[in-house]
Amino acid sequence: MKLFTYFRSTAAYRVRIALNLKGLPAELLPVNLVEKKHTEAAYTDLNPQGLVPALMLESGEVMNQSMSILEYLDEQYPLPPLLPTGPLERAEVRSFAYEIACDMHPLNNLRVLKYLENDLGVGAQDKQTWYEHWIATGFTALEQRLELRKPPQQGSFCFGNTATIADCLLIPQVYNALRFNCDMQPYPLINAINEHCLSLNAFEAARPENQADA
Ligand SMILES: N[C@@H](CCC(=O)N[C@@H](CS)C(=O)NCC(=O)O)C(=O)O
Repeated sequence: MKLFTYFRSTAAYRVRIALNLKGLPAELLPVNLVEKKHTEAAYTDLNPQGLVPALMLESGEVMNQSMSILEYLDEQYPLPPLLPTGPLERAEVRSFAYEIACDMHPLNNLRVLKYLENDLGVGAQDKQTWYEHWIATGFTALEQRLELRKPPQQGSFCFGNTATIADCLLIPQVYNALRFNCDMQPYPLINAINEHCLSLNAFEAARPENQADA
């Protein structure tokens, strides 16, 4: 498999973590977002949406959207599982992940921040305020969700003591928040999960700092 990635892309970071957790080898092909390589035909011919990541299978088929890729990997390579077995538990893990994927990340994505700045004339300080607002809104709700967990969901990961899709989403989002100097003090449970995950090889190897294109 080949993963079209960018070291700082949080969506690509999610997939790198999942590949590592499952021990799946993939060739990492950097797509430089700063140099706008994601807008060039060489990439959009493969992924018309022009966002990273995209995963090219051995068959040559290309899939995009990190959540879809994570679920594909979990279905195709079931061990170790990234979702629990019960329908309710699976829905809970997915909804935690979607809070990040659907309601946090898109508001603070590169193209949104650029549009605010370049097209709508939003100044640097207001852009930062926007960014921090959506991080705080999302993380406050997730921290509360973590506080409300009951056994066996309490543990060193988002859900118990096994890494799930929720952790694949949370750790890159924390990275992004720290990169934008957001105050993480109000989220002790999120910070503890982040610290635990980053102590593990699968997460460590996926970190932006550890990518060849960094
Ligand atoms: N929902 C998509 C989001 C993909 C996405 O927004 N990727 C960002 C990097 S994290 C990107 O390619 N940004 C380029 C841009 O904003 O111009 C997914 O989960 O794969």
